[in-house]
Amino acid sequence: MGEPYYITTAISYPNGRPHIGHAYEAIAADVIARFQRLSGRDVRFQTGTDVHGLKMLQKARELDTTPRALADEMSQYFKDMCDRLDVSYDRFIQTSEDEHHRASQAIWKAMDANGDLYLDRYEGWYSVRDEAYYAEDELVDDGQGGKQSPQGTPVEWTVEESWFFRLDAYQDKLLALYEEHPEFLQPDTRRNEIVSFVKSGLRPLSVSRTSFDWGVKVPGSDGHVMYVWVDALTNYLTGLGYPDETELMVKHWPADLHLIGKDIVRFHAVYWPAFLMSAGIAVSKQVFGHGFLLNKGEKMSKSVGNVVDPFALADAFGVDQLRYFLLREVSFGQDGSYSPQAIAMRSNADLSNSFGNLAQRILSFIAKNLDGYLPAIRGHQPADTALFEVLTDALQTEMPKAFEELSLSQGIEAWMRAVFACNAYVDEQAPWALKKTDPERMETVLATLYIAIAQLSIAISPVIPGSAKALLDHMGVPDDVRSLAAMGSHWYSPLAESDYQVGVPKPLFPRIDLPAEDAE
Ligand code: ME8
Repeated sequence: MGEPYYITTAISYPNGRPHIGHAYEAIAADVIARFQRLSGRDVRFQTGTDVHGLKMLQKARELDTTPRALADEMSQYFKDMCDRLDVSYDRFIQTSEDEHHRASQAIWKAMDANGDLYLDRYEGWYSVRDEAYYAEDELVDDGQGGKQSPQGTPVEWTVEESWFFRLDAYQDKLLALYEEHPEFLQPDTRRNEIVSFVKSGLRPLSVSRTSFDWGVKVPGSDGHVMYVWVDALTNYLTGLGYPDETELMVKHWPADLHLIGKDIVRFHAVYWPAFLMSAGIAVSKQVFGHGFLLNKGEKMSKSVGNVVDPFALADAFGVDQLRYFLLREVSFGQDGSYSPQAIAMRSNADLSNSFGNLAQRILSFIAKNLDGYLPAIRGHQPADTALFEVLTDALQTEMPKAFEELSLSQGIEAWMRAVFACNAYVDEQAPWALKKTDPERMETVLATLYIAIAQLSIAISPVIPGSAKALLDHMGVPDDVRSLAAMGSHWYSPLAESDYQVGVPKPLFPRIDLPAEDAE
């Protein structure tokens, strides 16, 4: 097994059904996890739901149910969404699990033992929608003579007895972390925001609540439940078996990547490393704050109600078409917009017309003209070598480098360049014409293209796993060569000496024709 790699998504509030923003994050994390597996890493991938806090409690009251029943019912939709979208998580956590309560109490005790917790009285602003405390000077005008949070959510004045965490004691250590490990928080723009926030001064953080009891109990302090973010962040440890020194803890902690949205960077890049430092646990290696997905340019949220159901999108366009669109179209880290037209255009152009069509016409030609038997390559010509050079550069150098740096759309662009090179090679070599003039050369051209299509499929498999697998299965490519390592310079035609017969494939990416009402 290769080097360990631990990746997590945020855990979502299941106070409603998942929306496309949740799907986006799960898919992006899955693409990274699958890419790391393809590179030979020993990957652990965790996702789940964050069920405590006032937001869940209030939603349950509104629906006349209990927060636990709401959490159980809605968490299932999040899990089903991951399954529907081919998200290959190893662990789906729900923070109501006993193990999670135990882990949260353990980290609390460790912070307490380090002298970082004290009891006092909280008087200040709280946003239930953000589950966040805000200082007076952070609030902005709500346009109606009142105040709201910088995220535009309502705030309420809160007064109660509370435990506090000495966040202020970690100001210098946090600044040193950002300075010494610029990779800890990415993209750079988010790091700059956080550095100036921390430089402006940190205050002790209220970390328990007494006005409700839906949460993890504070050990030894009756009537207190933990502030939801304390237990929520701890989920990343729970999933590895913390506080026990399990094999998973030893292998996978510190986490390699917490993939989260830009609205919750402060919690992950300020509170979380401070909690870990306080508890004497190694700090995670990287937090990446991706952008928001906007519905034709408008921010969506469960509370606002303009949510688009990811199940419906997958049904309408296909899982891989949706995955490909989201990763190719949105420059990772920045906000992105989607619309039915944009999904259809991207999928038709790249998947149907360029890649799908290449695979379709070459494999059909092999099936019809060579009985599906794959010929050996006999003598490379410069055009063949040139094509392999392009493929090697794009698929074995540029694409992995871009994916490693989380420049996901750039990685896919490199892949597209390789697809274009293959199509140009087909046009130049014209195997259809060679059939009459030089059948031996035709066989070499087809064998070259077979290898190229297999390599293209392997390289893009993290993005479109279902279609890539179907194509590789159809081509009879053995499992043990489906990796980046196996794609090295000695990759010979895996079928040259076998009696596997390639059949005429079914089109993998049928063109998407939008119904009139969506076409605008
Ligand atoms: O924040 N586009 O949960 P959540 C892209 N429970 N990403 C989006 C998005 C959008 N339109 N809307 C939300 C929470 N997200 C906490 C996390 S982690 C210890 C606790 C992202 O359900 C959001 O940025 O509000 C976050 O990363 C994730 O979806 C869950 O959001």
